[in-house]
Amino acid sequence: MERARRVLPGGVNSPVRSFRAVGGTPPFFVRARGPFIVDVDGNRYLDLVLAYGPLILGHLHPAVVAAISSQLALGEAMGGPTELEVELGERIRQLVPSMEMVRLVNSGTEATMSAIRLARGATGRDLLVKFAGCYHGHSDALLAAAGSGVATLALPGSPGVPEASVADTMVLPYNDLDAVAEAFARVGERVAALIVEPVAGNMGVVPPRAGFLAGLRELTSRYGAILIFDEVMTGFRVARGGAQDLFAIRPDLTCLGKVIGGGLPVGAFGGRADLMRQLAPEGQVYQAGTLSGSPLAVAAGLAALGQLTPTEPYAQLERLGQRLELGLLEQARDHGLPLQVNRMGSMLTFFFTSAPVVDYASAAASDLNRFRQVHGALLKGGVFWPPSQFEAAFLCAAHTQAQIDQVVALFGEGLERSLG
Ligand code: KE4
Repeated sequence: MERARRVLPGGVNSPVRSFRAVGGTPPFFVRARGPFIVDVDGNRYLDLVLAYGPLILGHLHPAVVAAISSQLALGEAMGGPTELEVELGERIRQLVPSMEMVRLVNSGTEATMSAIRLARGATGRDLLVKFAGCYHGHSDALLAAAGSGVATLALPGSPGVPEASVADTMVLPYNDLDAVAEAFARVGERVAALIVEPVAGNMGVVPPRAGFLAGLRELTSRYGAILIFDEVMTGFRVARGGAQDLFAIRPDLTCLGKVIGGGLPVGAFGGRADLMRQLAPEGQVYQAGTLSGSPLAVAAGLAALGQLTPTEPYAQLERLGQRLELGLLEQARDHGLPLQVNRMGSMLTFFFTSAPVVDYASAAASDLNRFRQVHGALLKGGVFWPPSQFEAAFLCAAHTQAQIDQVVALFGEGLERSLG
């Protein structure tokens, strides 16, 4: 870590990996397989981070390894169109029918940044609505903090983000449909797009309240605003058709990432053909990327998607997720501690609080110190849990019931230690 810090800010290439939120030095990993990951000292951990979502099959699934290896024999970057990219676009359209056309990119950030530019270009409007606690990558317009009043325009969420970049961004409380209706009543005709995590994962997991997503669909349609579902985390994770399938909502645009790259860098955005056709070179809205549609990454993504059926591994992951959720709740009850477990299939977060966690404010009100202590106990016991209260933990098809029970037991020990 000292050597890393001399060349990489914070010693990492993405802040969450620094363990700043939980303290201590992060393990440096060298190899992984199935549900396990191993650090430089040879310590093996059960992995519930899974690269923050991509590895729904676990590490080094044979089909993904084979696909990357065979593509490598053909070439690593072509600088021109390939049939592989078309195949991935067609596969995404088949699994997510609202994505009539698709543009592949290299990250979730690029996907959401580009979808927002397309929505603004297509509508000729500027206003963007997002929700506090939702993370859509780090493009300027999205690094916005809620303004003073609920429906005032945003403040820069980071140094380096000019006020002008967020002057058209409005940040509302998640799950608060009244706040959205009020904002649209005032400025709806000026809203280019509303972007939402249909199941939030970046304040910890926070599922949508009943009617919330349908309400967003109705309001955006009524005012002619583009509804963008950021399914970078939920896509192919909460169901093969994503959250939009689970909740039967048809967004205008969808952003994807993580699972569709099978562990390699792939993002995508897509949706209504009348919108997507406005993208360069067919239309005027510019968007580009040197390695977009990289054959290696696309081969990995196709192989990963090829392992997903309408029911599996989702039924298995639901059983494991339920077992974990109930186990954690039982341990908390046995130790007399208030606990909320928010879960959607194989993505879940525990919060040490007695109040339901329904938005960023209620998530942030949980006992972050106890989270830190329990995280440390899990890591010490050989379980790699996401090192932040505001992340989702993930299960994969390589996890077993016995391993879930082990996590539950270690969680109980962590509670004891935190009560010590
Ligand atoms: P990337 O640019 O990191 O590929 O994707 C950004 C993004 C967009 N939308 C959603 C819903 C996301 O969850 C993400 C990225 N998620 C974080 C985990 N909370 C990535 C982990 C990290 O930043 O290192």
